[in-house]
Amino acid sequence: MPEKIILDCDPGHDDAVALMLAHGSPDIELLAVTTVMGNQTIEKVTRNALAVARVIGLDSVPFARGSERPLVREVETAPDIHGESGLDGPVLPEPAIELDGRHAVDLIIDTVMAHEPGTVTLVPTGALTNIALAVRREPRIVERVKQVVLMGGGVHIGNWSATSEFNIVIDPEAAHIVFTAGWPLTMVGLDVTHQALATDEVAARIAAIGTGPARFTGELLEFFAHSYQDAQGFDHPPVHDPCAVAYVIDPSIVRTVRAPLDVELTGTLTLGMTVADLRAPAPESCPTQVAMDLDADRFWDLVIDALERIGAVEL
Ligand SMILES: [Ca+2]
Repeated sequence: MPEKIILDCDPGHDDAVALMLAHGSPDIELLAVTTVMGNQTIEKVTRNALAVARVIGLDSVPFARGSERPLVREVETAPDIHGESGLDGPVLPEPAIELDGRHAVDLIIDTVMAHEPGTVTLVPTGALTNIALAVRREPRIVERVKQVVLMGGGVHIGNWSATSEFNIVIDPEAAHIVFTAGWPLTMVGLDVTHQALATDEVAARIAAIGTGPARFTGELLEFFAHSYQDAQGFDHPPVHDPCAVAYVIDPSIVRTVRAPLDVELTGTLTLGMTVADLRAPAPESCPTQVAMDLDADRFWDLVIDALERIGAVEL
């Protein structure tokens, strides 16, 4: 049985690849896509999500627009990484589907409550604002979901500050709510995603597919490569968000460690740091775990297989 997921995202180059992996993988049933401000404003990332849906021929899943600002803090976006559109590089087609009329938070709650307990996985790949609001609005989702597998944070590493990762630091209060809710949660952070590098070999494999969605992906990754070279000194860009989807498809491609996990909310130098207590083996009852290592070859095999299955799409 494919794993049922809701993808909550802020496209975003790597979010776009996560959406492709979720759509193309036979092991994922994508129930809904929701958006949250982050890489760009909510208007831009929502438009981008719909544009990617058109590129990959995804027209049977509800998309809903979500939070336009963090719970407490001001909006912070990442144009240095994702460009002014949030998805610079390829030409973006006009959306072919309408947004669901509900707010993302309501679509998340409705979708989780409409399915059998223990069957829906939440996959947030942006700030955790929508997920935190959903927990507060309908606390029964905490018991009802199967698990939360999020891209964000890092155990020994940051990218938006010395200690903190972008998705977490732009709404740390939301992350605190999500990390401490008590549901099974896997943090797929920078320790892992910095191993998911779009090398020249990966780019060549994607180019060889030769379809529209593959060309679109190639153009995304080319822009992303330049951003990461200029802004963070990477030889090849880390493609963060599909790592969370890949973990849902095949947990064996990621090494995880069970550990208590929380988010720094008051540090003067460490705001948004994800703090994993690794001093001793955590008890089985600990609901949180952190991802530490990735099998990058098998990860890219999953992404390329998904793109091949999506095939050619008429625009
Ligand atoms: Ca993202």
